[in-house]
Amino acid sequence: MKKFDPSLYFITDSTNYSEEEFLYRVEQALQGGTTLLQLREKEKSTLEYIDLAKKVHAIANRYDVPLIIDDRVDVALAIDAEGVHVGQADMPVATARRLMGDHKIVGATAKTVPWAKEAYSQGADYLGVGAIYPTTTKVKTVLTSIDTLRDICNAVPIPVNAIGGLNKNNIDILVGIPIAGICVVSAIMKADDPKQAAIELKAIRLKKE
Ligand code: TZP
Ligand code: MG
Repeated sequence: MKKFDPSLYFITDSTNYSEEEFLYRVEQALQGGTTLLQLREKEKSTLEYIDLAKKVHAIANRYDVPLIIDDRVDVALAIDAEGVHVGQADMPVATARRLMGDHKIVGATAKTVPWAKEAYSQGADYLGVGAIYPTTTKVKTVLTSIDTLRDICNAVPIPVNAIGGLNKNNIDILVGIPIAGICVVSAIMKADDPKQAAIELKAIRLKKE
């Protein structure tokens, strides 16, 4: 079984890339030390989503990194991905858990302490919390304060990741907050060199030693 390590969680966005360039960038990110990978597609048909997910899964397998599918339990099950991530407007966490079974990873988005507790009680394995900063990635979200992020970390016993507008120049705001890791899209996806970007993000120590 692949190790679950959310410390550098890379979420993909294939918009504006050829499939070849996209898969190359995903592999570069894995070479740079991405520890958890999410395929996030909003425009693709089910057939296209499954086709791309299979290809991404084959690459992730070579690096022993779990693949999480955004939103779509059916796609995750179809390709035997390691997990699924559901937002508050997606399938309820408890339903995703029931369909995925106990051995798969179910992640959830939470923006408040009550919702974080609810997602945990419904069976979420980890939470994504944000947006910490404004983001250029296509997403319906609002900003989450650092205080709320800290409160969520302290309210649930599962790993909590920060997400939204994070890059190597601004993640120092997270130092001392008991997060398990960071989620990034653009900081790796759109980097001139995705491998180097992953290496640099991984090198930043967020824990107080
Ligand atoms: N959820 C909250 S912010 C966000 C998602 C999916 C997008 C994060 O993308 P980026 O490019 O790292 O700001
Ligand atoms: Mg979603």
